Amino acid sequence: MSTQSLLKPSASITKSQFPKDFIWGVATSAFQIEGAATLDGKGPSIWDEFCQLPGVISDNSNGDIACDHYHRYENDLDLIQSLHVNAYRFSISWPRVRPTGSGEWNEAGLAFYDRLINGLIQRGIKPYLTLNHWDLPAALQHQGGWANRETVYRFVEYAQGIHARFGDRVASIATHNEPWVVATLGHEQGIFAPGIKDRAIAAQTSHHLLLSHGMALRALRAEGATCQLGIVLNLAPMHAATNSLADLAKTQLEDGKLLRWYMDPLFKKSYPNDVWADLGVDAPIVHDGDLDIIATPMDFLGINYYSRTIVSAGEPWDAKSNGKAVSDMGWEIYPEGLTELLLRVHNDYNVPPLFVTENGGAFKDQINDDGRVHDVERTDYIERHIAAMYAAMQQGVKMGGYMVWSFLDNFEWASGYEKRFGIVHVNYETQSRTLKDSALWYQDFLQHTTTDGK
Ligand code: IFM
Repeated sequence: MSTQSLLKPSASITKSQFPKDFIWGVATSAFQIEGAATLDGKGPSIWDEFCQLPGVISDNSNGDIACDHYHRYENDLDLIQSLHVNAYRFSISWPRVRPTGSGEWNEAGLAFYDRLINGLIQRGIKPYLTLNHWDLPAALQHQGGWANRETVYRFVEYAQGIHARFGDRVASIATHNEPWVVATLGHEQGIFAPGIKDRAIAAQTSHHLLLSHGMALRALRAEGATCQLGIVLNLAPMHAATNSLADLAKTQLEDGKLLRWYMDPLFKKSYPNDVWADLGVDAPIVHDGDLDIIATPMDFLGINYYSRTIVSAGEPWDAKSNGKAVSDMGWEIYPEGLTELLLRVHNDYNVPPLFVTENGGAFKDQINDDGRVHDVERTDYIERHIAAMYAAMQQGVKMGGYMVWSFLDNFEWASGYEKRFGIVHVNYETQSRTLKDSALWYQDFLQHTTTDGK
């Protein structure tokens, strides 16, 4: 049986419908794939420390080895190239390049990213770099972490050091990945590193993340940055479970906490009044001038989209028990939410070109007797979301690119290695990689520029 006959019979969306310079990529992050947690001078991150706490990672795993990408990057870059993407989104491990977050830089760590970035360029793939995909140097956490305004200044130094070294070779630098996750899951709910449960600390953290973004952008622009600068947010449409006043009110507030708390300061120089009032004494300390800095214009806005959220003022609304199709994370599969979200961001804010910087699904995969992974659901998920993005473009949304999360199966934070998001399967015993059918579909989609596949 040929490769093609095992794939979905026909794609309803084709690459030829998109602009010629559209960016198509795959994405990863340092902590989730690199491993080499203590090698070549790398310092510990808050995630290295968090993983040591009992019971916080569902399979008691950690990032010590992960996908061993630190040693296998050449092979991984060949695989990325084989997909026919023109971009790869990855993050730098801050403690690998500056082990304590201040003071000495680690040349061996920087040299790894030299090899990675040069390897991408040699293969004709544009590097899309993220500075902070959550792995803050543990030494900075010991001094208060993101709740301490000093960390903002350390981040700006980090951004400057990375830009000085790699800025002329990367297509783009994103400051932060998903600041909502860092603030809310890491500092309010405590289910992610650094495991703090304090709403005031979470609110201050979110402000400092935004401030450090704006300050870093100004610093890099002052240094003449030529690459595209921006930030990546996790956003979702919020829908009320019912039309009750309680559900509607809660939906409005949750929308404020997830979307407007980040989008308003970035694009309107203000925090939303309803969320500020809800925070009461937990609202962050904001210095004069901070909001001007945060709203420094960007070249792009990255949006990570996985699902919508249905909000109930009563028991949390569960997609699966309400009969919805869900991924292995229990997240509803809802591609039309991506169209809705992109249109909303486009209509409500004066945004630069948008990128879908993450989109994909965890599903239970297995390698079949034929040596293949027939991940029909993931393929379907990706295809439908690309079509949903295209629908937004047809209605006037300016999109710059789309990136699948994730290139590889990897360490899925508090879920350890139990959830597989990759379009490439990783056998964690042998570290062998297998392109899943979704990767073959994406490869096929990217290779063929005409609707008849020729
Ligand atoms: O794995 C994460 C990624 O690190 C950030 N965005 C969501 C993904 C899936 O949970």
